[in-house]
Amino acid sequence: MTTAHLDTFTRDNLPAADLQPDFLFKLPELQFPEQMNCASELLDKHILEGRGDRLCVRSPHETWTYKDLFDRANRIANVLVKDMRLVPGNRVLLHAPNTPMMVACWFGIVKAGGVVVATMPLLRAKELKPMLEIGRISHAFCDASLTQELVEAALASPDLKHIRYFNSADPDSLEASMQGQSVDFENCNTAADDTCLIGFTSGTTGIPKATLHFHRDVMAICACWPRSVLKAREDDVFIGSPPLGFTFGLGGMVLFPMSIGASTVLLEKAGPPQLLEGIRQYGATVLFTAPTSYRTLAAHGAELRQTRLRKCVSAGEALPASTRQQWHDATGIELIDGIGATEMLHIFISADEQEARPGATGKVVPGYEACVVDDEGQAVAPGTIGKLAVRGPTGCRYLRDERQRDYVKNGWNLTGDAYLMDADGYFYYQSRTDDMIISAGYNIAAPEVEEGLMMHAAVAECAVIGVPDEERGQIVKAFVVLHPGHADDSRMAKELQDFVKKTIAPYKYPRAVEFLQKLPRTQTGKLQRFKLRES
Ligand code: 3UK
Repeated sequence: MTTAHLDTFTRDNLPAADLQPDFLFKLPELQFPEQMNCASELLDKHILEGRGDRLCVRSPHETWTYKDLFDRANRIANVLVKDMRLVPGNRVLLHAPNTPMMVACWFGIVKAGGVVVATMPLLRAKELKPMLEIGRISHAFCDASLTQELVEAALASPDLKHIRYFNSADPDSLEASMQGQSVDFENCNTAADDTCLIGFTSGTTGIPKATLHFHRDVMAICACWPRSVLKAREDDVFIGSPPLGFTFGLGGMVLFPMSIGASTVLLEKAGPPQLLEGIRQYGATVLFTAPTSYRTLAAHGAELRQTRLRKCVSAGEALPASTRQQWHDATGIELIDGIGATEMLHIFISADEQEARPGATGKVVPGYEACVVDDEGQAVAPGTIGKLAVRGPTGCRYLRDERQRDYVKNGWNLTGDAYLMDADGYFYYQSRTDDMIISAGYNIAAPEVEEGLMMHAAVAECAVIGVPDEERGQIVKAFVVLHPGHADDSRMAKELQDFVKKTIAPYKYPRAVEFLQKLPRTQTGKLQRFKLRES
């Protein structure tokens, strides 16, 4: 393999060989050539093979064919190389809500051999600054509506020298620069193991971690879960809520549809009302969103049954059995649950509609291996709770970060999740390893108590944590959001406690109950338990 990167920053900052996970390429579809640019595979190929006129990306403002996207991505690649002096290997920030232009920029950067660092639109200057610094980012494309935050972040970032704003009619906008450029561009001949994107981990507190992913990794995730579990077709229309700065969204709403020549609908705001409207208006057939969003949308079952929706994917957080049931009752569709991680790029344990079992995430996705291990890294017997370990064609490579040693041990990626595998090879999520509540000597997984509460008709959402207690070490505390029309008083608290005692082992019931109007969540839909602990 011959790297095309003249700026070798990402290669120079890969974890040392002995700290990297094992990579497995056993499947025939995982045999990659030495030189490969994933933009050629996902975009150019469709043009060369005569599918340029097929619908590719839609939004309330645009409808682009594959050829439309190709022309724009090429012009952007030319702007990068000719006007913005991009050198292969340079990092390019992409800060925008989900729009067709964001996708054009993504492909423009990858075509030119740049490394995309896509970020979530709601991030503020304070959150962008460490990313600019950690990634030594030299270039940026930013949606014009987010100018202010980027300008502020850029002030503190000496490396960031070339910025263009898009979705704008300004004379110095990216669109204006594109006008002067050709629609032809020869893609940078990158090595399969040149980095093409950096994903920053979402979620909890602390300094963000930058995960490096290669051109080959992008093609590997397209070859695994979508083919063996999702099984979408080229006439499918994808839609969803996760931002493209979150790899769940990038895969689900850009890479997977494009890998099969299907089309995608991008919504800048994608809360349940916008999703419902989008599914109706664009005839979407494949939906990607998080469990909370399914719970809210389930109230619109009758309307959803009138649409073309046929496949629904849930990830980002554990899917309670009750939500699976609720969605099936409402729409007749069996949810496809899947666990993925930024470190792994996408989903590695999942089950299709036929194989799904309530309460289980699913089985390991072909191409990957997974097991449950103890604190020494030894596999435990089926039915035993331990740490989830996984390896496959993708895996964790933190950019210059000591925490590589925590995530990768003995070649296995440790996701930080407590799981149980049954004798049939189904994996059951328990909790994050650090969210296990230990009360009076009992191990209590917060999601199990949440599931118990959620089965009560008055409960809309809930979250459970352990709070310090002199006598028991920790006690179980529940934060509950009620459906409208229910009183949040001590009678309700008592009713919920009694209800949980009847549904799960009584020692797990929440000894403390607090009512909230809504739960604290990240932009990727994950519950922020640490905020509840601080409250
Ligand atoms: C949790 C789940 C139970 C789990 C992601 C699909 O969520 C993604 O990436 P993140 O880096 O978080 C990873 C962590 O989130 N999780 C995700 N999905 C599930 N827990 N059931 C699930 N189905 O703790 C995991 O370690 O934000 C998801 C595709 C790409 C992704 N990046």
